[in-house]
Amino acid sequence: MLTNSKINIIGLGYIGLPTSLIFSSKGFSVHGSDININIIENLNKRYLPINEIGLDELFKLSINNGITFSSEIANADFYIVAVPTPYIAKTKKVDPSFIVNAIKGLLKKVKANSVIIIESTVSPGTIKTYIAPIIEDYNSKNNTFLKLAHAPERIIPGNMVYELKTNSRTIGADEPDVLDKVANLYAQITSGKIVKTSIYNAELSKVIENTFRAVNIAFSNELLKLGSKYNFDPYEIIKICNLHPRVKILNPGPGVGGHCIPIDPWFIVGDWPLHTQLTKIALEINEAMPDFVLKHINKIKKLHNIKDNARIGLYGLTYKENVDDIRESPSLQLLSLIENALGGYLKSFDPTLKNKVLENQVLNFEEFIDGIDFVIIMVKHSHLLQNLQKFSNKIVLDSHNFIPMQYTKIRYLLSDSID
Ligand code: SAJ
Repeated sequence: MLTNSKINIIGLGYIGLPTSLIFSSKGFSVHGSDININIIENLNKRYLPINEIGLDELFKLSINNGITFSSEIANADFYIVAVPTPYIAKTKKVDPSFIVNAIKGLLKKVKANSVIIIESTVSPGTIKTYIAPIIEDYNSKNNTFLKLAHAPERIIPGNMVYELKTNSRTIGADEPDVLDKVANLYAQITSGKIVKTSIYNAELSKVIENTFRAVNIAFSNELLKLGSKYNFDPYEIIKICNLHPRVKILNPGPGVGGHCIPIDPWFIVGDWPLHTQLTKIALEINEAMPDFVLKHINKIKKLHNIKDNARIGLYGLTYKENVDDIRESPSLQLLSLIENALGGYLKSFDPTLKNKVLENQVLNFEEFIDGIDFVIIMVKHSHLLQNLQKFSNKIVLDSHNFIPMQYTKIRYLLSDSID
């Protein structure tokens, strides 16, 4: 029986932790490892560091099913590696050091003939170049038969548990028996289709998925800027176009954040710079959006003669709505532009953040909103919907076209002219 298999997840972050809980909840014997002792201590105190619908239930179920957490590697049939893969700032190529270190760490204790599955997103060829040689070397020195596979994660923050259970999964392995084994493993946790392919194809398709999204968002951001320049309503145009059965333009906004969409597409630009012009320009369009927001802020300040920065507030610090994750957040990028341009931080507030990440951050919404005249909406948290009345005497720059005009004193959109 497959559920008799033991699984050791290495890296208990946004992907590794939900993944360990879903396997444990399905009856597998699961051990979660992380080099960060704080994470382990918290989990062992039964504190769940990630806030996702349905995750608490999975955690309780997993504890009942005997899940364990420590900084050690366990004896397992499958090792699933879910550690960060940033890019190298200068070259934009993937930085494989976290995975390489995780693999080297697990090889100190690995079970002889187990399968090592990489879930972290990597640029095409990374596993062959950086990981496979380490495994081959280990196998030849220790007379073992460790195998490698790639099962790139696909879950979206904000809806992780549902997507873990239902998303289609790409499984990459270069030997048929390993491919079948890992495909069968993932078939135990998702009702979605399991697609079997090579390691290289799995690596490439994952990066392309995020590139497609980045390019699509850049297109909508370009439409937004065109609308602002040539005086048409891009939101209306996108709405109309999306009624076409084969058109799905994403939403324009103040920038693209998170650990994936603004980063993974750079891997292919870093590796193949001469042939990825569209992707490069798309990433640059998205990266320039906080500056576009700043231009609107400056225009509105002038129009309303707002001199006191302390009366301006920024709503939303996370990289997108209803998550408490600030990685690569457009708001933080905007605030650092503002610091350079205006010489000081604005007040800020985010309903999902219970602790301060910035000095001028206000933790109480009433205090925040009462202390400002002009508010910049950077994230469309659903908290806004419960507090619409509070904006009726505010000048609002709504970067998502989210708050209906009648709830504001005066509302500006990024599609307004800045000339
Ligand atoms: N955004 C827009 N307009 C949109 C949609 C998103 O500006 O229409 C912005 C968001 O506000 C956010 C950023 O893009 O700042 C990224 O958000 P997202 O919801 O598109 O994606 P992530 O980063 O939360 O998760 C993505 C997902 N990938 C795809 O949808 C192709 C997820 O499935 C992946 O697991 C994840 O990246 C990852 O780890 O690769």
